[in-house]
Amino acid sequence: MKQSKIRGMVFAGLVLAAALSQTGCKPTDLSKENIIPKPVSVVATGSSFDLTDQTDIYVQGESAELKQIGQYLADKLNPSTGLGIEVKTSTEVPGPGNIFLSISGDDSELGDEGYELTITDKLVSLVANKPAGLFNGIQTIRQVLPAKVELASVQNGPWKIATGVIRDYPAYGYRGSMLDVARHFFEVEDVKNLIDQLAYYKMNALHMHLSDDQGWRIEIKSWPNLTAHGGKTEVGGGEGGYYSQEQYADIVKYAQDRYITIVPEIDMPGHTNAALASYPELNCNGKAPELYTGTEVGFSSLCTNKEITYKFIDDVIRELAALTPGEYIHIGGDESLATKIEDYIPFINRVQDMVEAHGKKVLGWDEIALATLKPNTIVQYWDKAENAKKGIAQGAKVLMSPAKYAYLDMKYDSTSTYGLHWAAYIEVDRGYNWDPAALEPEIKKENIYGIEAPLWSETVSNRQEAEYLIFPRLLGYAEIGWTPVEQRNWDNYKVRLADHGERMKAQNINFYPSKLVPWDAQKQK
Ligand code: TNX
Repeated sequence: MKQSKIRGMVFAGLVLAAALSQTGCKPTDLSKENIIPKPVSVVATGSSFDLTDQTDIYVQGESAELKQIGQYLADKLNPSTGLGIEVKTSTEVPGPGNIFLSISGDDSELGDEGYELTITDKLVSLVANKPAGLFNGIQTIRQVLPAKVELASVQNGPWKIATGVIRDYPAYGYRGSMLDVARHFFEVEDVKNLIDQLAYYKMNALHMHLSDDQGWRIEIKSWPNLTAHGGKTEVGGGEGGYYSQEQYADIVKYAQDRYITIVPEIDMPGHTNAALASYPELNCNGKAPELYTGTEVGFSSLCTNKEITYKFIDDVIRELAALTPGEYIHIGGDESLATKIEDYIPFINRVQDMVEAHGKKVLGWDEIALATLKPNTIVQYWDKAENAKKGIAQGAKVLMSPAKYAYLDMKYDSTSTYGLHWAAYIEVDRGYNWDPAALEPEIKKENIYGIEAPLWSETVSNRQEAEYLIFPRLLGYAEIGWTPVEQRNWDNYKVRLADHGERMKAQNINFYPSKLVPWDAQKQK
C-alpha cells in the first residue's frame, strides 16, 4: 500500500474518532460506566441502546407506586433529552426502544432494595422484588447516561446506554446522612434538595437534628413557645426558623416518595437551651435562660428530677411519633456534661420507655449505652468505641458515624473555608478509605445497623456552604454503605468520582474540588 493511502486512512480514522467524540457517541462498554455506588456486578455485552423520541417508560400493571417511580425517571430525563418520554402501563414486555419496570419478587439475593438491570440494544428492563429496588435501579439508569442528562435545559443527543446486565444490592440496610437544622436553620426546599441527592446515591435515611441549644425547629402544638421563642435565632444571631407540622409532614412525604426515611432527633437531656429558654418550668431553678447563639456544647440540661420534664418529653414524642412513619425516634443523649451520670442513666431509661409507648424504637448517640438499653435500641457511634461496645454487649446494633472518618462538618484540610477540625481533617480519600466493620475488632459487620454521615451546621448557614462540606464526600459514604468492601478501591473510585463532578456541576452543586480527584480527565466525556 502506498504511504499516502495509509496516511489517508489514518486521517479518516482520526476524523471519525473526532466526530464520534463530538457527538458524544459513547463507548459501548457498560463495565466502564462511572456508577456511584459501584454496583455489585456488571456484565457488559458490547452494544448499545438508544434513547429516542420513540422511547417511553412502561411499568408493569396498574400500580400507582410503580407509575410514580416511572414518572420520577421521566421527570429526570425529559428536561435535558427533550425526548418527551411518557409513563405507560403494560402487562407484558413492551416493544423495542422502551424502558420496562417490573416487580418479580423471587430473587432473594436482591433483597428489598436490590435490582437487576438488563440493557439490550432493544430494551432497558429493570426488575426488582420491591418498589424500593426499582427506585434504586432508576438511579443507575440516570448514571449510565452522559453527565449532561442532569442539566435542566435541552441538550443534543445521542442518548446511548451501553448494553449488559447489572445486578446490585446494598451491603448495609441503613445508609444515611444527617442535617443539623438547629445550629443554622435550613428551608424546606434545601432539605428536599438534599433528599434528591441522597436518592441519587441510593441512600435511604435522613436524620434531622431538630433541636439544640441554639434553636428548636419543629412545631409542637402542645408546647407552642418552643418554636415561637426557641426557634427565633441560630448560631451567629441570624433569624433562625422552624418547620410547622405541615411543612415537616411535607418533608417526610417527599422523602417517603424517594424511599428515604426521615429520622427525627430531639436531643436531650443536654443540648436543650432553646427549650429551657422557652419554658422556665423545665429548669431546675425555674428560671429561663437567654437564647444562645454561640457554639459551645455541654452547658444545658433538662431538669431530670422534675415531673414536668417527663410530661414535656411525652408530649413532644407523642406529636413527633404521629408525624413519623419510620420506626425510629432519635433521643440524642450526647455530651450531657451538665447532667450528673446518676441522673442521666434513669433519664435515658425512662425516655426509652416513652418512645416505646408511642410505638417507636430508640436511636441515640453512643453515650446512651451507659443506660440499660431496650432490645431494639440502636447506638450511634460517633465518639467512643467503648460506648458502642457497651451497646453491643447489651444486644444493640450500632450505627456507624465515627467523627474521625464520617463527619461531614470536618474540614478537608487546614485551608478549608468552612468546617471544624476537632476530630480530624477529612480529605476525600480519608472519608472513603475505611471499612465500618474493620475499625474496631469488637464491632463486626453483624453488629452494624448501617452508616450515617452527619453534617453539623455551626459553620455553614446556607445551602451553598453546606454543599461545600457535603459534596463530594457524601458519595463516598454512599458507596461505603452500599458496595461490598472487597470491591471498593480509592484509585478506581476517584475516576468515577471525577465523572460525577460533571454531574454535580450540571445540578449546580457547590462541591469541594479536591486536588486528589482527576476532575479534568473526565471533562471531555
Ligand atoms: C459534637 S457529635 C456534637 C455536636 C457538634 C459536633 C461538631 C455529637 C453527638 N455532638 O453537638 O455539633 O460535635 O462537630
